[in-house]
Amino acid sequence: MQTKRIKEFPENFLWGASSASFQCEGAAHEDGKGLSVMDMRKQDPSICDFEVASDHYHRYKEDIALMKECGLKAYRFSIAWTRIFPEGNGEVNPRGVEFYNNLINEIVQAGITPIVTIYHFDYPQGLVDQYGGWTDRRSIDDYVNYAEFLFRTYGDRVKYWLTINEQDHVVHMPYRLGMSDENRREKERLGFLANHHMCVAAAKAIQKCHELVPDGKIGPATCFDMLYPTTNSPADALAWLDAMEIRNYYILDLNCKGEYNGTFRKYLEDRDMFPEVLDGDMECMKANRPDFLAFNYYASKSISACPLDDEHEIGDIEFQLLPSREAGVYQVVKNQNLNATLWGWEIDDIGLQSASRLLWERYRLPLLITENGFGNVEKWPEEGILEDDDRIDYLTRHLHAVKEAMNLGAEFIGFCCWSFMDLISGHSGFSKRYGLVYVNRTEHDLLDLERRKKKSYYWYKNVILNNGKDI
Ligand code: BGP
Repeated sequence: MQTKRIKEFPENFLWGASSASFQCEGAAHEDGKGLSVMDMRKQDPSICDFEVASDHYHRYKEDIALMKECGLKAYRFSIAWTRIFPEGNGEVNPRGVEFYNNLINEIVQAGITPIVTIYHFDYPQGLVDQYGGWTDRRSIDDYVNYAEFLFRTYGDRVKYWLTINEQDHVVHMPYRLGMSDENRREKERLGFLANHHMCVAAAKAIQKCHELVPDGKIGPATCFDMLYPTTNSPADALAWLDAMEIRNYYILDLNCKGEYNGTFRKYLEDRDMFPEVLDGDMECMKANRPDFLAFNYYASKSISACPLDDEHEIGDIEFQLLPSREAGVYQVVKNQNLNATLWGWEIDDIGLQSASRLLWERYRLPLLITENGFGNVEKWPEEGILEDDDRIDYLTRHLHAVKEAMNLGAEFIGFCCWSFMDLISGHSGFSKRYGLVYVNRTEHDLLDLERRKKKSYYWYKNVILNNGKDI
């Protein structure tokens, strides 16, 4: 709604930027690092592998200096589990431990608050080989041991922790669980079993963090696409409600309330996919509520009803990376009201206001945006700097949406744009850039990997300096 006055960003607002280890570090086989499921991923040959990425592993000092100059208050990054425990469990790798000690020291000395993701997609291949990874209950203890090691080692300097990045995208993408992409319908069942283990593991890690890190705060980093009913037909509204429960809230309800919501439970039961729940699992989740709720927001999606027909039975799912159509449940359709990125992600800043308000009202936890950004194909010009006005426009609108949500009562800890520097996209290689800082390489030619400030870098610096007054 339109309001008379709009609140300003609070003085302690964490203006930040984000990255993930496998997407920016490179050094994929250096200093004792073990293999992760991301290293094992068979990429389309037209897309680069994760071998060098943005070479942050070797250039982190230069990168942190750029962050300092930009005025960042927070840097959200992930620790590569396989640098610490190359096999996922067992022997610690001292060189990996040292790398993150150095990185964290550099960040703290620059006056920047570190926000650490414990696990961001790069699950140890060693655990997949030992017992099948997240689909086996042993995965819970191995995650908790790893998290405990991080709290004990870095908890003196790191006070903000994120348990698992975008768990929904692990659940629904078999390769992120270390499995092939074949027979995805069966993999959904395993995905929901893995989901249960991840929720128990996250709850146990929250407990450990509270025990071991003085003043530590910890929460999940979820993905949240705002969803809309495509029309005002009651059937579309119902499909939308179902999609919200089984795609957007199902993990957060487990994380924050320790419960399987009714719609999700029935969805799983009807498909014989309800996971084994042991005594104490739900109690553990209930007893260990997160301190805040972090979420990644890029786009919204439009949802229509998808009735059962003669060709489809309950459980027939179609996927475009993620589930996109399931007869008897919902289907994603194009939203005619929105523009989209080159990859079809529908740009919707109002959706961020709605998402923030829904999350705040449902869970009453302070919010932290851990990812928001604009992916584009970009080439550094012959003269001058790269003028990424589309990115500036995207971020300005989305920050304004945060302000509007705050105005209506939602509490925010901060906002981290994705990403500080160009890095490898989840599925589109180096050609899809998100950074405020350009990294001079192409998909297959490493060039000199020089860091160059885009126009958005200067824009963000000014936003931070003015504490978002002009947003
Ligand atoms: C999120 C992931 C990030 C990042 C981002 C952009 O899902 O947490 O790791 O990749 O999306 O996505 P993409 O790189 O596919 O454009």
